[in-house]
Amino acid sequence: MSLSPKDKNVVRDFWAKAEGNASELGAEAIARMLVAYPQTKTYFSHWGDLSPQAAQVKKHGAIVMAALGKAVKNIDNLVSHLNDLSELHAFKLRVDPANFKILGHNIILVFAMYFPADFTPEVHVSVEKFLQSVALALSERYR
Ligand code: HEG
Repeated sequence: MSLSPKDKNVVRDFWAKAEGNASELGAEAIARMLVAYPQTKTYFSHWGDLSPQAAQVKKHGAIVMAALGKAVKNIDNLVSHLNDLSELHAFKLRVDPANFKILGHNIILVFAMYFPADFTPEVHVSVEKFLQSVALALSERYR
């Protein structure tokens, strides 16, 4: 499942189109995750309001998408780049890594909605591989 040089270029090119709108895309993806997979709400219960329009939900979407943007810049060394975030999610936040897949699914959905022309089957395959690679790297410290 490793990213080929072509996958990496496809991801970089797509990201260049998406990143100007990263905050909104992230907010939409996190909001959808919380609505469609309500089990994910347990990790954010300290925020109270977890509705799509909640300020903290929107803010967190921007934070996660910015982190993904940085991961695109470090696509050749995802495991070392995401080491600290992996440790945070494993030991401090105690997020079940199954949820990385769930968020990835919602991100794909939002990309497809916002970029119907650009999100071709080819782009889908490479972006999905990228998100899986990120999920794997974020799972690295769970042991
Ligand atoms: Mg995580 C915080 C990135 C999936 C739950 N997440 C964070 C932070 C980043 C981040 C950058 C801020 C870290 C800091 O403050 O130092 N998260 C991130 C990525 C991905 C991901 C890149 C996957 C692509 N996170 C994820 C999932 C869940 C989750 C699936 C739970 C369903 N994240 C979570 C929580 C926090 C963060 C509970 C702390 C939120 C807070 O209280 O501010």
